[in-house]
Amino acid sequence: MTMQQAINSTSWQTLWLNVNIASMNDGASSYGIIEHAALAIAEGKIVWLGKMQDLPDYDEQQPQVFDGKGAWLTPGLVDCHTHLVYGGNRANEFEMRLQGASYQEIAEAGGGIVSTVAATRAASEQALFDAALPRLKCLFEQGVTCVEIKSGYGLNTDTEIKMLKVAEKLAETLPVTVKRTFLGAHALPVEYKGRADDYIELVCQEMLPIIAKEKLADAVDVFCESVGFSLEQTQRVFAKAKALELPVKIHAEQLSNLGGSALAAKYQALSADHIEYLDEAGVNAMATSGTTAVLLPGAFYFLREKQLPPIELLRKYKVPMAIATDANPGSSPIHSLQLMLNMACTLFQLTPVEALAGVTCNGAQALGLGQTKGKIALGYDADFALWNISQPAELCYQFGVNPLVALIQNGKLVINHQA
Ligand code: DI6
Ligand code: FE
Repeated sequence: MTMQQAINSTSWQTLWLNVNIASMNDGASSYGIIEHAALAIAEGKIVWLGKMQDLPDYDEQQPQVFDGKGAWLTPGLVDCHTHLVYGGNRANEFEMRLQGASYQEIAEAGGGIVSTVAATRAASEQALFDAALPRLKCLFEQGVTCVEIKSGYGLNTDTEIKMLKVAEKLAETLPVTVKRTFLGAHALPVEYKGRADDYIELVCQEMLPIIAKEKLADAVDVFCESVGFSLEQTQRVFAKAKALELPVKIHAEQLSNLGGSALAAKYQALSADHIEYLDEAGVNAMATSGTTAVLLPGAFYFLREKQLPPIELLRKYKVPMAIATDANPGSSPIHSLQLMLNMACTLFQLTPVEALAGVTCNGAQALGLGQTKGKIALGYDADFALWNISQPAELCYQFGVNPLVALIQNGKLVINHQA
């Protein structure tokens, strides 16, 4: 044992022995496997990892020791795109769609997002919190340690702020890191019908300055689509966000190709999300700006879309691909990132290693957390999940039996199903 190791190991607070690690340290190119491994934690960070046989001596009185019993350790899952906070639900609209109405037709008839807006405005902060907590718990119990939550069902200043406060309260209630995104430009509220530019003015001149000043959000998103906002309106929001030093993201190319992703790339967007209709020029723009592609197989599935995202082009241009639930009442009422792992493979034909990268390192990157989360690596946050599986692909292969054995967030054991 070297002196350096001896000094380091005295600071260890927690030690996991007998684990197989899928570190996801090389992005989507490999699982970054370390078999028969151990991992040490101090102050919420990973301070040692390697083979059991290389474990330095440590003071057995010092760290709390856990035996992984040969289970697999992956980074804690990151769900980088959700709309978890909302009032009501849209089962009625689901029924209408199955009787022949399209998502766009329902939106144009005043249903869709706008109906969730009415329910969200009417709900108290407590009621929104009570409705959102079980949704977040569901993600958490399936291995999620970091989640993004968007506003966007308020569409007025007070309700947008109310949603972001609920997201903050959720973060204080469950041991999950929550990143908040302001999506004021999600849909046109009814009181602004025919006056979309005026609504964008409200977003830019009233909402965004308050959001920035009171630090209510970590990023700004726009739904750039025929049923959302135009390219020009999106640009106005991005320009204001940039002036306020807030990073941007975009819902783009979900139902048609407006060029939103390329615009977002010009603003160094963290991510462009959905992107089924994205073309090569858009992929190229994202590659240049380092923008992550967030694929949302739940919305694709639930809306029975036919247009697949341009996976081959994203691979060719080496655009990192993240996978998220898009959990929301209209297009993806699904609160399982494990199911998204399966759907990313079955519907989008991602390989299991790409899918796992999508909910770990690339998910973290889509939130600007690529240097601290989503990998099991030295100095990274000690957020990880322990799974009762015999190989990493099993996480994508089967669905329904939850293989989570334990969850560690910020170095602490927050779920323990170990015998
Ligand atoms: N795209 C989506 O898939 C969700 N928002 C968006 O901009 C749908 C939101 C909803 O239908 O309530
Ligand atoms: Fe969304």
